Amino acid sequence: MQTFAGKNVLVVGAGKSGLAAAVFLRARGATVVFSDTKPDLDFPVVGQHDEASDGFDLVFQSPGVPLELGLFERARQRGVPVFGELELAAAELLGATVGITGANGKTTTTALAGHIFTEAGLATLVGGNIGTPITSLVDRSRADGWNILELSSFQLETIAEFRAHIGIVLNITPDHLDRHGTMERYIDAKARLVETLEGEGFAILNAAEPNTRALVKRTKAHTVWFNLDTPSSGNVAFDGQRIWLGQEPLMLASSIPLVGRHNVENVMAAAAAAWLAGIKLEVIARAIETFPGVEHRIEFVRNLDGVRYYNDSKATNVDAAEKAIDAFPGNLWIILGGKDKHSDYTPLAARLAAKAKGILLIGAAAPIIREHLTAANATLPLSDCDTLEKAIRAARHFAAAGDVVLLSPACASFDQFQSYEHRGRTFKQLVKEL
Ligand code: UMA
Repeated sequence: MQTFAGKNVLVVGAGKSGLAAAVFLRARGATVVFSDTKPDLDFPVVGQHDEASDGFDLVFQSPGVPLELGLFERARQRGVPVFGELELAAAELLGATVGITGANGKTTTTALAGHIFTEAGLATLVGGNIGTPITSLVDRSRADGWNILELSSFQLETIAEFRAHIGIVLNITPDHLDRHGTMERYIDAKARLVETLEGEGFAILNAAEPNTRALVKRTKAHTVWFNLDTPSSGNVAFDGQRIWLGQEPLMLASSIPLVGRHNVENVMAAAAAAWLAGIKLEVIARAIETFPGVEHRIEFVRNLDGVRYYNDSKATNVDAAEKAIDAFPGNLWIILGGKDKHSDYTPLAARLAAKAKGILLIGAAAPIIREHLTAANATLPLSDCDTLEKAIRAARHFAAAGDVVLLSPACASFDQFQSYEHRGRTFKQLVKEL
């Protein structure tokens, strides 16, 4: 087992993940130096030139910092380990771990699985990409407990010793290609979750999605399939009305308190993990029915004069926005735009043509989205609003009773906001002030 006492560690990225790593490392006797590109932090940092990692015994990589930086490469060449939060926590994290990844749905599935395990009376910790660094869970972890971890491709990319007991891969559609470069490398990063499972572990895979289906070849764990599309194929199935766990009916989809077909899929995956953990079906079903949902994910905000407003700020890619559009029957005023991630927006065109009364474009990506959507369908009702505030005012002016105003931007937030949470909170605030 890796010991950290007396080690000199460079922590690259002084955000949530890096700060928690520093607390973890210092508590174990290591000396920490931060490296960050932000000039205005209130503690000393070193830069990120190639030689910055020279002389350190261990280098910590925050998930948002690209692995391609020369300082990581130089460390590896010297045989110095480069750890992310998962690898740092791996040896000391007690209990059984459910790792959850996917391009979309992983936060909802993680929060829901955490809720089911907690309701079942199990000692449960929830963390990872959802917002609580894994290193900060270690001291509270219990040998008889469960760690429910949301894992991003950035966190999985570097794992070596970390092992989940149950790994869920929900879907792998294009995201973060600005960072991973190719779809193949993005899939490789996500695949680490199931590649590292032991033979007695379980891979919960989406049988309805080709990229996740193919992962069966990359794991030695038992595979448990869920399948939303083909009734009665898959260990967790959906017959159009009911979800089934094996031969037993779990619940009616109509009692799930979340909108959209994609959420039936998330429920199936979380229920599968709970089922493997030995939780009784009636306990699983009852917990799902009382799940309060997750902020910024098709979150209902307000009904004003018969117009319903929804905050889906977490839709930071095209696939997530597609799922949000699919969750509503029509009459949509949708707010799209933000920071572009080299995405292709044309898959939205047909859905928008069928369901949108207005498409309100904001942020830096607006011209690119306009170009892609117009090329696919020249008659879409596009309108340039520049800011979120102007888009909300336009929606308020034009929407009629029965319509839905939906912020589901299909882009990152960093052009006009600090984070998707900041964007979502701003949306809610502005809508409440109407
Ligand atoms: N920084 C550098 N150099 C760089 C890039 C960033 O120094 O090249 C610095 C920034 O100036 C900043 C710090 O790194 O000070 C930020 O680090 P970070 O981007 O890793 O963010 P953290 O605050 O540490 O949060 C990270 C995850 N962020 C990312 O993966 C981008 C959080 O996921 C996660 O909750 C947290 O660790 C705990 O595990 C957020 C996220 O956006 C929610 N995830 C992406 C997503 O869901 O799409 C993957």
